[in-house]
Amino acid sequence: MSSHTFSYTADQSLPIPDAGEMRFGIITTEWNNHITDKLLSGAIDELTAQGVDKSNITTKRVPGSFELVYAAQQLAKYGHVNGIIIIGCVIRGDTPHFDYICQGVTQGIAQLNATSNIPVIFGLLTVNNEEQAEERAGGKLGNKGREFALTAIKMVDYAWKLQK
Ligand code: DLZ
Repeated sequence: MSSHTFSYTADQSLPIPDAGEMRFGIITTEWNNHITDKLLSGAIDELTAQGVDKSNITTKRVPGSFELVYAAQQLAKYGHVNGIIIIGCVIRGDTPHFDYICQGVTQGIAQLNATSNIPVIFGLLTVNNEEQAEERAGGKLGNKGREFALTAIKMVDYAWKLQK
C-alpha cells in the first residue's frame, strides 16, 4: 500500500486568493476538544496569515460532531459569514456509533453544500485512534486546520467571482 499522504499546505499550485474582505464562521466540538482546539487554532492562524481580520472570524462550539450539521445550517442562515468551516473529530470505538456519526455528518454537510449559498468546509477527522488524530492536529502530518482554512478561502473566492 502507498504511504503517500496528500497535503497541499506546503506547495500551492494555484495562487491563494485575497481574503482581506472575507468573513468566516468556524464551528468546533466539545467532544475530543484536545484535538478540535488544535485544529481550530490552525485554522485561525492560517486565516489571519492570509489577511482575514480576527474580528471577521466567528467561532461557535457544539457538543459533538453530530450537531455540526444543524449548527452550520443555522450559522449559514443567520451568521453573516461568507464561508463556514466545521471542525470535529470522530474516533472509532467498539460500537457502530462511529459509522453512524460519520455518515450523518458527511451526508448532512454535503447536502448543506448543495442547498446553501455559502460553502461549508468539511473539517471532520474520522480516525481509528488517538495517535492518528494527534498526527493531523499539529503532529507529523501537520495541522489539518490550516488546510481547512485555505480551502475555505478558495471556495469563498470561487463563489464571489461567479456572483460578481
Ligand atoms: C456519542 C459520541 C461518540 C460515541 N463519539 C463521538 C466522537 O468520537 N466524536 C464526536 O464529535 N462526538 C461523538 N459522540 C457524540 C455525538 O456526536 C453527539 O454529540 C451525540 O450523539 C448527541 O447527538
